[in-house]
Amino acid sequence: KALQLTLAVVKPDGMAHPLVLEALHQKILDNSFVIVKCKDLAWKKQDSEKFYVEHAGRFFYQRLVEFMSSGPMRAYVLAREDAVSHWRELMGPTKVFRAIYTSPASLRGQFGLTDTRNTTHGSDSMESARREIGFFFPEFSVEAWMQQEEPAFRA
Ligand code: DAT
Ligand code: MG
Repeated sequence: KALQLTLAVVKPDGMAHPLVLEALHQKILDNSFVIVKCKDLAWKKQDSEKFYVEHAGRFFYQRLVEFMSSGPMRAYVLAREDAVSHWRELMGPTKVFRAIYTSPASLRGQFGLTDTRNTTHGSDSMESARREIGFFFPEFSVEAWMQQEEPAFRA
């Protein structure tokens, strides 16, 4: 399987819970992810609206954009073989009731509060990862990293 980058984000509810970052870092270590980039940030409402434009018009959209701009977040670029789907697995399914029943050890299964306040974000495809990494880390080039760092990462 190929080396990939993905975007992982701790949402405002996750930042407010004392155990979410600890559990997330343990999963990063246990699953041999490499943290390529990490930063804390906070969104204005317009940032939320832009990032989640694919959900504009859904019944939860207003709730989602208000929530995502309600407090600090922490964003990571993570590297690993098959990083995109592996991170999604560790995070668990979107809906908390499903997470609790199907993936109780996942971040959402352990710490999710509601379908909106579900602790973390993870890119859902390599294409989304590229777009989302650019959104959070505009100075970072996935292409350049793959060319320059990937051989060293493998060595
Ligand atoms: P994911 O975050 O698992 O990729 P998504 O892309 O479908 O899920 O939705 C983005 C976010 O929107 C999700 O993390 C929380 C919110 N959301 C999605 N479906 C929802 C629902 N049915 N009710 C409330 N919030 C929802
Ligand atoms: Mg999504």
